Amino acid sequence: MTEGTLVLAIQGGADNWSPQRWVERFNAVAGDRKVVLLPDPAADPDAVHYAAVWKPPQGVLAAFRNLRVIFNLGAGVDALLADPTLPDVPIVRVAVDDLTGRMTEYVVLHTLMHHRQQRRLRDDQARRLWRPPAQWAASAVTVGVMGLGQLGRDAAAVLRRIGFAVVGWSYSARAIDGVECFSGGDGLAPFLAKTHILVCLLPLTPDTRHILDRRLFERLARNSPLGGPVLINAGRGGLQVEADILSCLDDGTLLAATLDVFATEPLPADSPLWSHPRVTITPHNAADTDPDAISAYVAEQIARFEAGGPLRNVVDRARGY
Ligand code: NDP
Ligand code: OXD
Repeated sequence: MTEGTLVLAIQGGADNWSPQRWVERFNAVAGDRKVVLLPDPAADPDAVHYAAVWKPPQGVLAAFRNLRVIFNLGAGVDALLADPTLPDVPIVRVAVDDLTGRMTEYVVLHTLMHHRQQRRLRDDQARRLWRPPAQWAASAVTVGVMGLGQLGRDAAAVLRRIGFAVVGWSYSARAIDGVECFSGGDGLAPFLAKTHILVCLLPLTPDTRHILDRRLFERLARNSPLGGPVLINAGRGGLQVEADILSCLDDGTLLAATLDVFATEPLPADSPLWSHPRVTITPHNAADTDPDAISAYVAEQIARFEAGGPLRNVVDRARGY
């Protein structure tokens, strides 16, 4: 038996987050290492070397004094870092092509939906109206991508290839072929002033909480061929001020919004976002985590780590992502 138990702590339900499915996948890649799904009163806490988690209950990891690495089973670590008792060991987050490709699909789908006026065409179909609207070229639209990390960089590159003008914003200065890049506090205003469709792929940190507010929406470019600025947020709900999104939609500061993430999830049934005619809602499934891809990624990282190699995609706790 390989030394060092791998524990799984997964808050999930059906489909991709079914804890049982994760146990099967990890058993398939762990060789003869013991894999334990928490809570398990029979598990020996001192034998635990690795934890693979998604939104574990606060305090649960503090019991493992021989823990070496925490693997977060998603890209965003905001929920994990909110645990004040989190052991001081490296946290590895997900950064794999499978997840990146799924997010790029989502960003491209919703950017094109707004650009090609798909909601209006659906409404016309429902009323049996043949009314081809004037359609502008992709090159007339500037998509601004907030967050040029693993996900933002790929989305920006694919949007560029489709023909959109693309600008990007990040914490530190970045360079991406064909994408005009801005960074830091000083770069935000010029970035927004060029942006017609704002795609938010930022992590939720103390610096980014509520960044998507009225003040920011008012600084977006007003000369969009779409008729007004559009917001697409697939980062985290805590990035946005939902009351500001609604009031900005109602007074024309925003033309439309696609939202995958919300302050409270599931989005409460009485949220006015559900029924707003210019809001498209998806249930936090922009980029599903695939247990096959992620369990293989974790197993490969453990093998490299135990052979003395570096862990990849380690979270910077001070910066919160
Ligand atoms: P990365 O850590 O690779 O990238 C984060 C990017 O945000 C970096 O470019 C970083 O700048 C930038 N950033 C962070 N803080 C600031 C700041 N204060 N000001 C300006 N830029 C900032 O993350 P990923 O691309 O992998 O993922 C991004 C987020 O997407 C996740 O944290 C998660 O919340 C969300 N997500 C949502 C999913 C969904 O289904 N809806 C699925 C997966 C992820 P720099 O490059 O300088 O470090
Ligand atoms: C993630 C997510 O962070 O699915 O990976 O939201």
